[in-house]
Order: sequence, then C-alpha cells, then structure tokens
Amino acid sequence: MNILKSVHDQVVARNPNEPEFLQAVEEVLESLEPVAEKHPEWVAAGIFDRLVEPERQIVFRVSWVDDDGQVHVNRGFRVQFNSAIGPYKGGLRLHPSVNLGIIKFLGFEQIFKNSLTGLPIGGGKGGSDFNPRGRSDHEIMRFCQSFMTELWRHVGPDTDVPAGDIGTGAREIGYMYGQYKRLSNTHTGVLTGKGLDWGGSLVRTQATGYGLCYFMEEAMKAKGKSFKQSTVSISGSGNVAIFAHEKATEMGAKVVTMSDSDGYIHDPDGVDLELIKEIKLVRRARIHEYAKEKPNATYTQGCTGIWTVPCDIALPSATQNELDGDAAAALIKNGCFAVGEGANMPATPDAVKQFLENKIIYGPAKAANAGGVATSALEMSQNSMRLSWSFEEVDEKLQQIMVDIYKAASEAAAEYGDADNLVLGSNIAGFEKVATSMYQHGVAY
Ligand code: NDP
Ligand code: 2IT
Repeated sequence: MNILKSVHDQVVARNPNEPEFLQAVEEVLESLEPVAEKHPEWVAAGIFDRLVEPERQIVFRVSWVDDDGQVHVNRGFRVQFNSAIGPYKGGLRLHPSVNLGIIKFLGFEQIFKNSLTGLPIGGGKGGSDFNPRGRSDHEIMRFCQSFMTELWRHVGPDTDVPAGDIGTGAREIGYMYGQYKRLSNTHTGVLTGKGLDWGGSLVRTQATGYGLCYFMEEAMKAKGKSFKQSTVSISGSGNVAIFAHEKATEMGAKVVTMSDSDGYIHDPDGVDLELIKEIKLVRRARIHEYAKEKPNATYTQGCTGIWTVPCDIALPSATQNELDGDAAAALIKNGCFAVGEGANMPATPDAVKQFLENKIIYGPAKAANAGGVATSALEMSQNSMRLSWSFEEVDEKLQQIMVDIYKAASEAAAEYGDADNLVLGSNIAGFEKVATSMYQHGVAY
C-alpha cells in the first residue's frame, strides 16, 4: 500500500481489538490502491478515510427473562456503516461470538456487496451475543422483543432495513416484526425475510444459496466448467448451506458434505437434503444425527477436516475464517477447481492467496453470496409497490443480478490488469458507485 497507507495505519491504530474488521479492511484497501491512483479527487475528498469509519454505531443492553424466571443481559449492536447509495441494509447475527468488531467487519463488507447488486441499498449489520442454542420459542420471543424495543427507534423502511443472518431466521424475524409493528403502529417494510402472508418475498428464503450457485455457474462457464457431474463440498447446514445444496443438486452436482459448529458429515452417496432439512429445520437438532440414520455416512467431530474430503467445488457456507491455509492446500491438492463463498469472509487471507496463485475459480463472498441481500432489496421494492411477484419472476431477477455481478467483477478485474481476480474486481466494482455517490454528496458524513 502506498497512497492508502495512512488510511490503513489510522484504522489499525483506532481499532486495535477488532482483528476481523482489520482483515476485511486490509483486503479492500489493497484492492483499492490502483483506484486511489486513478482518482486523486477521491483521495482529496477523504473518501477512503470516511469509508472505513462507520457513519453510526449503536450498542445497547438487551435484558430478557428465561423460562425459569432468571434475568439475562446481552449486548445488542447495529452498525450503520454507509448510506451513500441507499438506506442501511444488512442482517442481524445472533451468536455468542458476536462483538462490535465482528459486526463492523460484516457491515463493512455489506457496503460493497450491496453496491454490487445494482440496487439502491447502503451497508449495515447488527446482532447480539445472545446464544439461541437450546432456548425455547418463548425465550427466543422475549429476547427478540427486548432487542427490538431498543432497535426500533433506529430503523425504518427508508432508514435502515435489517434481515436475517446466523441465528436469525423466519421465526426471529416474525417476533421482531411483531414488536416493531406494535411500537411504531405501522405495518411497513422495516425488515426483510418476512413471512409470505405479511409482506415477505418468494425466493428470499432460498436466495443466498441459489444465488451462490448462479454466480459460480457463470464464473465456471467462462472456464469450461460446471456444477454438472461435479462433487461438491458444503460447510454449514443453515439457511445458506441448505439452499446451496438444493440448487447445486438441481444443476447436476453431488453434494457429499455438510456440517454444523460441532462437526461434519461425509456421505459418499450424496447428502440427503430432505433428511438434513428434517434434522436442522424441524427438529432443530445436531447434524451427527444424520450419520445414525445413514449407514454409508460418517460423522467427524470438529469442523476443519471437512476440507480434506476430495471435491471439485467447495462452498464454505458456515462462518468467517472457517477455511485456513492448510484447508486451502488440501483442497488444491485434491483437485478442487472452484471455491464459492456462501458465508461472509470464510477463507483466511492465506487461503485466498493460494486460491488466486493456483488459478482456482474463486468467488469471493461480496459477489458470490449477494443473492440474499439482492432479493431482500426486491422484497423492499414489492413492499413499496404493495404488490407481490411470483416465484418465477423473483428467481429470474435473481439469476440476472448474479450474472451481472459476475460481469461487473470480471470486467473491473480485467480493466485493472488482473483478469480472473474476482477479489480485486468485486472490491473495485462495488466501491466505485459508493465513492461516486459520496463525492457528489460532499463531506456530509
Ligand atoms: P444459519 O444460522 O442458518 O446457519 C449457520 C450454519 O453455520 C449452521 O450450520 C451453524 O452451525 C454453522 N455455524 C455457525 N457458526 C459457526 C461457527 N462458529 N463454526 C462452525 N459452524 C458455524 O446462518 P446462515 O446460513 O444464514 O449464515 C451462514 C453464513 O452465510 C454466515 O457467514 C452469514 O453471514 C452468511 N450469509 C447469510 C445470508 C443470508 O441470507 N442468511 C446472506 C449472505 C451471507 P450450528 O447450527 O451448530 O450453529
Ligand atoms: O450477509 C448478508 O448479506 C445477509 N445476511 C443478508 C442481508 C439482507 O439484508 O438480506
């Protein structure tokens, strides 16, 4: 880094205890160095200095009472990172590992991802260190109501529109929406991922996993590869992983692994998706139950070994930094030719370096998993029009958006002299629109 070194140094000095945030910023600033060279007016207007500092960070107490009458106190967050191109938009993560640095890394990534969708949405993210595991429906409801009792004053359909992420699915969005509606006395598109009977969009549930496959199919097509007759390894068994499995299988692939935070299953016959849906969505149970019901499948405790299972295509869809340098080396050694990120920042910098050096078809998260938030933006459009589109109509738009994202990222990569480097291309293509907008708005934030 040269022109952007002072921006980088300032971020490091200001955020010493936020390694994930620094990791995300470092990757983007490295990609943007040639853009800074080309646009001295953006440097002079402090666009890069402003880009790395959230517009607003809200941290709040979330108290709730469990089924035994015991009081719990969690911490809630909403980071409103950048509103240059539209209202803040991004999910809410409920997981014990959540802290401000994690939410900032996710909010920062969201700026570029949302811009890549071509739709008018800014970047934000939120969540809590609440652990939903083992909690009853009533406990989840009380937590969500308490969380929204503070959050509601900071969000709105034209201000900030949260959605799901790890630990936040249809049930949680329902409880949060109910509380928002009561507090604000409005029925409006303040959240996405809503139920289909009260403003939700068809395809939103499937969108991230489906979009990931649409994006990767397009990227692979350019290199004469495809999901057809490929062996696919997927991590995670949540919203993204399940629908990535569904679409990859529909496109002719065989998915042989899935995981949860305890371990992974390997089923050489192909993972039975209906059984996974039953275990994870209906029983809300652990994935090891799968191996008990499928004699040819094996369960391995611990997550990292999943990447040693031979595959053609890897779709990490659980969480950040789940695929490290050793895992990348194992994938490459076994002949894996494509990696598409369903999760946000699942590959460590060392892993990314190896993918790029070995010419793996590598779809970085910002581009590859943008289908979820893109369909959220389509849900917002439908809410504004007070209309609902058919499944086919939304799915068609989603496919087109993913193809367009691939095109924008690969064209930007080629323009900046490193064709096929979709990390570079996604970061630059996502940034340019945001920078142009910030520049035109003056030094407002
Ligand atoms: P879910 O909560 O539905 O599923 C998460 C899955 O990942 C579960 O199988 C979970 O296991 C596993 N997991 C979570 N944390 C860890 C961990 N620390 N180590 C190992 N495994 C873990 O979340 P989503 O499917 O929605 O999200 C998955 C990823 O995709 C996240 O990175 C998210 O940010 C990203 N994403 C989600 C989008 C969406 O629309 N939902 C859009 C774009 C990206 P367990 O059940 O044991 O907790
Ligand atoms: O990481 C993500 O893009 C999401 N969790 C989805 C965000 C959204 O607003 O739909």
